[in-house]
Amino acid sequence: MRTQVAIIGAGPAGLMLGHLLRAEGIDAVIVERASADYILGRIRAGVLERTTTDLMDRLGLGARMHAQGLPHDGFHLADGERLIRIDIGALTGRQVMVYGQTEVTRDLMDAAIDRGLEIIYQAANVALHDVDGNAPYLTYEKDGTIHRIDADFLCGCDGFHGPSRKMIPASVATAYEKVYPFGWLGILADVPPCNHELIYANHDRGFALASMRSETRSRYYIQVPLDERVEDWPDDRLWDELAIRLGPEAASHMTRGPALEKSIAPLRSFVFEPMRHGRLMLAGDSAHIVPPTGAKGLNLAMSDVHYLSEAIIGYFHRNDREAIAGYSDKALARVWKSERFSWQLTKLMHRFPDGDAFDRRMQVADLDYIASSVAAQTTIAENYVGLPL
Ligand code: FAS
Ligand code: PHB
Repeated sequence: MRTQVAIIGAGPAGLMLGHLLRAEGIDAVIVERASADYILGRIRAGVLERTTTDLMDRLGLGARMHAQGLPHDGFHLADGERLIRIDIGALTGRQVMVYGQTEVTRDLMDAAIDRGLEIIYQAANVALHDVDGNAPYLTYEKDGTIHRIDADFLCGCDGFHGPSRKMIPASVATAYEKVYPFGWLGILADVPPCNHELIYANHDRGFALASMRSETRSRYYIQVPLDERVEDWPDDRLWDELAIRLGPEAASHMTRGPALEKSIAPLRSFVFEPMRHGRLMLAGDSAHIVPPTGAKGLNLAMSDVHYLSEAIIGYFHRNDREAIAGYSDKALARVWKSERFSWQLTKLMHRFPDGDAFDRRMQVADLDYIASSVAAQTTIAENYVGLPL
């Protein structure tokens, strides 16, 4: 098979990139190792920046998102009894959309056939070849046969554990990483949210987050030590802990119910430079990871593929080679700003095992300042809704 752009990975980055290219008449094929059902079974992000919802609208794929998503004008930072509302609507004139990554992925998958975006699922042993040359290709196994796809460009949208990043020689690459000494235990349940807006809580016992997927489906998280196992947390124990950490007001409105999904995600900050080598470009989690505190992971993947699709479209439609050459620097400029925000909010709202009394006073002073300063709240708000592209 031959195509113009071969994409590895049918997560949000790969799917959005494929659609953006197809919308401009550029041939693209996605090769994905898992099944569609497996991908849709992964419970991940919940908050969309305007940059992400604008891309869905630009593709004409935002109808279900606007019908079922929840536009939010604010969120809360809780510290013991204190509740600080960050009024993102008033401070930035923008909202965020609460609409799960699962639903975004579903909308993009469902539109693929009609838009001529071929997705090859359950492709095993995907391998990238000749990314340094002018004739890159990939191979994969399916139904007992080895297949080859020749392309002008290969786009690695294969997440943190995919093969694409490894194709960039260590001699030209730099990786930056911070692994946090805790993870997030998440629960998804068909119960109404305890609050109409998100609550990020810093408690003596650790961080907690009250989020949602709809007015009848809630998503909660608590910070747990890295050696915790999901089986250590039966539903009742988790609901009890959430009630303590979110505080009496939120707890009084909390509805308990059986977990539809319960899992522990590790937290890390990670950036891999460059995001392009030869005719291989990286986008999304294949190039960077943020702690989910700032709700940036999915949204960064979307801004990457916005820049990448613009560069590829320029190449094919205007023979513009500069945009391809400039993609990595352009994407990384926004990546690092999101890394900064996610790292700062993680430091502010979590209790670190090695944290001392001074560290705690710094958190209290930070929250005192945020509570009293419109400038401080504006800084948080403009990062949370998403910095301009
Ligand atoms: P993805 O990892 O979503 O997709 C990569 C795709 O590539 C997958 O479908 C995978 O199967 C495929 N792939 C991998 N190796 C392959 C191979 N060898 N061959 C072919 N295909 C291959 N972000 C938030 O904003 N908020 C959150 O609360 C949040 N929670 C998260 C929880 C977890 C457990 C994880 C892992 C991430 C979470 N994230 C969250 C971040 C997450 O939403 C990512 O940012 C988002 O999925 C990035 O999308 P992609 O870059 O497309 O990567
Ligand atoms: C979620 O709803 O899954 C969610 C929301 C906001 C975050 C992280 C996760 O910062």
